[in-house]
This record gives sequence, C-alpha cells and structure tokens, in this order.
Amino acid sequence: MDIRIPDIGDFDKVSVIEVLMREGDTVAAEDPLIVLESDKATMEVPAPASGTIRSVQVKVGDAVAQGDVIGSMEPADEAKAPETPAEAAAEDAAEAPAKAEPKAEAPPPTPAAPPKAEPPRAPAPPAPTEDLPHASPSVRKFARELGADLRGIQGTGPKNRITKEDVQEHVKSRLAGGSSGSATGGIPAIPAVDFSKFGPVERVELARIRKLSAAHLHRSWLNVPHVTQTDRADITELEAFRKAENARAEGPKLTLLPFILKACAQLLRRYPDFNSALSPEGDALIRKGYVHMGFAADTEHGLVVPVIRDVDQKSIGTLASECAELAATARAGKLKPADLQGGCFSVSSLGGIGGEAFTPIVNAPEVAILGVSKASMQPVWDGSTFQPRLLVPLSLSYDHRVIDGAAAARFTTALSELL
Ligand code: CAO
Repeated sequence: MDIRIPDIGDFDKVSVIEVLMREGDTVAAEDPLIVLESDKATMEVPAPASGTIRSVQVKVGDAVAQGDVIGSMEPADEAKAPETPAEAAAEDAAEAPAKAEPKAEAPPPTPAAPPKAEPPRAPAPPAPTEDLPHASPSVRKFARELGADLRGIQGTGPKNRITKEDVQEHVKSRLAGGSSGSATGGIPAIPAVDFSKFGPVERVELARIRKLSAAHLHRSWLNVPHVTQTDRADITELEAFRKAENARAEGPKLTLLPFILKACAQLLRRYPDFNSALSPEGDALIRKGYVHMGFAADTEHGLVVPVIRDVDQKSIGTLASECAELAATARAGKLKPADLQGGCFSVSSLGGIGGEAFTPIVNAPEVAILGVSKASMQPVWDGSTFQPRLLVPLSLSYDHRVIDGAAAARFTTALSELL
C-alpha cells in the first residue's frame, strides 16, 4: 500500500525534517514515519497500519502536501492464521529487500486486508503541532527508545532545542524519583515555546534560592488541596497603640507583623489543628507542643521563610527585634539551615507593599498560612453612622484535608478580635 501524507490542516507544502523509516523496517500502526515542520510547528506522520516498509520516497528537505506518496509498505496480514507459511515468507522478505519488490505488487494476501482498489486506511491525524517541542531527529529517536516524553523535557540547546543530554538528564532524574521541573505524575507539560520567534529574548539563570523555593512551592501546590478564607480586621486601636509605642523611641520599631505573629501564636494554642501536620500516611494528625512560626521575607535572591521559635512565649518587642534581625540576615543571604526549619505556621505579609488579598501557598507540611495585605481606612457602619476605621485584609490559606471551612472562619474571626 502507498503511504500518503494525511490531512495536515491548512498547509500547502511542509518541509520534511526527519525520516524515521527505512526500507525493510517493521512498523506498528501509528509509529511515526517522518516528521514535518511548518513555520508554526512540527508534526509526525504515523504509519497507517502495521507492516513492513517497502520503499521510502521522501528525504529530509523535501516539501510535501496532503495526499503525496512518501513510500510504500506491505501491511501485516492481521487476519492470516499465525501458522500460515506466508508469514515466514513475509519475514524472509523483510530480511531480503531485493526479493521484496514482487511481493509488494502482489494482491492483498487475505480478504481481511484492505482491498487494493480502496484507499489505504486513513492515517490518524497528526499530533497537534504546537505540542511538539524542538528536537533533532536523532534526539527524538533517542527519547522514543528510552520511553521519554519530549513534552516533559525543558530544552537547553539553541532556541530551547532539546539535546541528547537533556533527555539523559530527564531520564536520570525520573529514575532517581525526582522531577525535572516539568511535567510529572501524568501532569501534562506546558509545551516549550521558542519565544525568539516573536521578538528578542534573554535567558537569565534562576538563583539557587528561587530554584529551591520553586520546587517546594510546586510540591505544596500539587499536594495540598488549598482553600483561602479572607477577612478584614479592624486595627484602628492597635495602630494608635503601635504609633504611640514607636513615638516613645524606646526599643525596636514595631510594625504590624509582630502583633500578627503574637495573635496567631495564641490561636495556634487555642486551635491545635492549625498547629499540626498530617502524618505521611494521611491517617493521623501530628500535633505540635511548640509554636515556631515562619514569616516570608522578600530578598533579592528570592523568597525565604525564616522561623522564629516559641512565638507564644515572647513579647511583642522581642518578636519585633527577631523579625528585623532575621529579615536582615535573610537579605544578606546569611541564614543558616536551622533558621529555616521547624516552622508550624507561616505568615506572609505584603502589607508594606500593597494589595487587597491574595492566596498564599501553604508551606507544607504546615497546614495553614496567613497572608496579610495593606491596611486602609474604610467606612464601617456602627449601627447609626459610618465611622472611618483602619482595616487590614487577611487571607488564610489552609489544607482542607486537615482544616474545615468552619474552623478557618473561626480562626480568622478570632484573629480579627485579637488584633
Ligand atoms: N498594612 C499597612 N502598612 C503596613 C502593613 C500592612 N499590613 N504591614 C507593614 N506595613 C508598613 C509598616 O508599618 C512600615 O511602615 P512605617 O515605616 O510607616 O511604619 C512599612 O509598611 C514597611 O514595613 P516592612 O515591610 O519593612 O516591615 P514588616 O515588619 O511589615 O515586614 C517583612 C517585614 C520581612 C515581612 C517584609 O519586609 C517582607 O519582606 N515582606 C514581603 C513578604 C513576601 O514576599 N511575601 C510573599 C511571599 S509569597 O511570594
């Protein structure tokens, strides 16, 4: 049977960039035979049936269109009883291509095979073009042999082409149980895009901290069913107190953060599920008898979350000093591993920057994180009139496997009252 280019969409002539079949090859239906590349993308032309390639009538660089013959094949005789001697003959023919020509012209061997007068079975439509990342023919073949899906591999070659080394690294990482940073666990990868096709681009390597936090955030995001409960706390009196304390110019500068840490610490004692972790088997809660809390600090190298020990036992002033010290150490890139460990709950404050709400990612294995946005004056109805009050938006994200919505609403309500 002739092997023809199937429907390839609106393309007139498309370049052949790879020929994967050779005369005498035994192929299974849907095996890729050649690879085409248009100015938009790449697509594979699959074998219309299982069988043996008899001739290849196309080479790299040719331009082809729908219906063009690119070769011929002898379909495997599926209907034929396995014991028929013809099968052995076909195998012989595969090993002796010179003798194969007459066989290719022979009438279909069994009625089950498509009659010669009919068009060959329509090949499956080519894979969606944008999905296929850039890689050379040999790399594609190499990846296929190793069973690696190119769509899960980030190319490091020119224009993000996937190299043989990228495939090797990917396979090594999968064998080691790691992630290459792309798709894992059946999650479809985001197709690699050659952005330079659309304009100038520049590659900037990620800082080590960003790579580490990226992997950690991705893990949390994938593992934890997140819900975010929002609320607003009236901190008018707290703000007056904070300003008065700061005006006395004694002790460390008080921002809102130490007050929030202190209030959350009390609530972690009151609602111990928030101060717990899910056991690895997911069948128990490990409740912690200590209250260590992390706070997100923005540094030029990326996000870090230093941990303050025993927050429930420290004064606001001590917490303010420790926050300032840890934030400065973080920004100097001098945190020690111990400064980042042991947290039970995290606070991410973007209040000094702006925003009304956000959905922080739970810092797993912790089970909740509080996001704090920028406080602003708002009119609040007191029963007879609107009063100008300072409200701070709170966004509590939690692991819904451990915490119910009602518990989360109780937590934010109690936090508002405490503040
Ligand atoms: N609403 C209004 N103003 C606020 C505020 C809030 N919720 N929180 C802080 N501010 C004010 C502070 O009072 C301070 O103002 P004054 O100088 O007039 O007193 C100013 O904003 C700057 O505060 P700060 O950010 O330096 O101090 P902080 O204690 O609030 O926060 C730290 C310290 C380390 C948490 C913060 O600097 C930081 O890095 N925040 C970013 C955290 C982050 O990146 N989170 C996202 C993680 S997920 O990507």
